[in-house]
Amino acid sequence: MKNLNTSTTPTWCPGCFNFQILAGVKKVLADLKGETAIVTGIGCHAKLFDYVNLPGINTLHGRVPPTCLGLKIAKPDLNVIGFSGDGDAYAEGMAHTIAAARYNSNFKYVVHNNQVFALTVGQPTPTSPKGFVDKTTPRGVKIPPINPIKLMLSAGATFVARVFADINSVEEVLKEAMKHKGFAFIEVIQPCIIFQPQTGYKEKIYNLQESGHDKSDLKSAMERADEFDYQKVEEKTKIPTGIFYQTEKPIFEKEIRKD
Ligand SMILES: Cc1ncc(C[n+]2csc(CCOP(=O)(O)OP(=O)(O)O)c2C)c(N)n1
Repeated sequence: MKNLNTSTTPTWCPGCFNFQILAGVKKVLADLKGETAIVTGIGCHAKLFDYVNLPGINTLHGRVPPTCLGLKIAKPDLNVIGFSGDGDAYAEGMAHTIAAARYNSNFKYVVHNNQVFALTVGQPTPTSPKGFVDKTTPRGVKIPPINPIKLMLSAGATFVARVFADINSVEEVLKEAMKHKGFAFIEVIQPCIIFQPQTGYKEKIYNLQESGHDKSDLKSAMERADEFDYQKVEEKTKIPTGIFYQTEKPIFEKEIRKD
């Protein structure tokens, strides 16, 4: 664990949920066998690159999935974990995120979803709630947010999960994702305490595995994904966490080596 530390002092805001994600990720990395590389996009989430002593690429905004795919094609045995923000994954990188689910390369993709472009001080992303106001959108966002879980399920992802940004949940699900043979998508609900403080979220969470959800059932996964629409929480809101769906499909870097 000590070897994973760097001398860089984190510049995340005090109390930022990114600290929890970093700690959970490090716990998984400490136990990983073999060589590992990390890839990050651009944003607050991407600072993680400076805080983990591993090789990798701090890539262009929105280009985490193709960068991970390139690494896996070159070195199929390398453990590769990519990290994006919701802006990175669903705005600049939307096409790449969908392609990643389709290709099913054996890398893991962690999206820190704070429902806002945080590093550039709070503009709306495709997961910001309808009505979200900031200086660039003073009359509020006019369209409803996308649902990334449904998006990944319909794009063909073979492992689709959501966790809240606490150390243990991140560790638990990322550990499962590392064992998965194929692309694993993990959305981390990470309220931005400055620009999008979704305070009610944690209380609305329940765990899919504890509720008897069958993760091999795509239709049921879609139904569970539908339970949370990324709008403000209400009395009846339920936010499913855990693994929505898991299956096996051919892995891209193996398929291309068959020729
Ligand atoms: C191609 C490109 N477009 C825009 C930017 C400006 N930019 C830098 S960070 C950032 C926000 C990133 O937001 P997100 O991916 O959600 O990550 P967060 O900061 O919330 O962790 C933007 C828009 C950029 N660097 N490159």
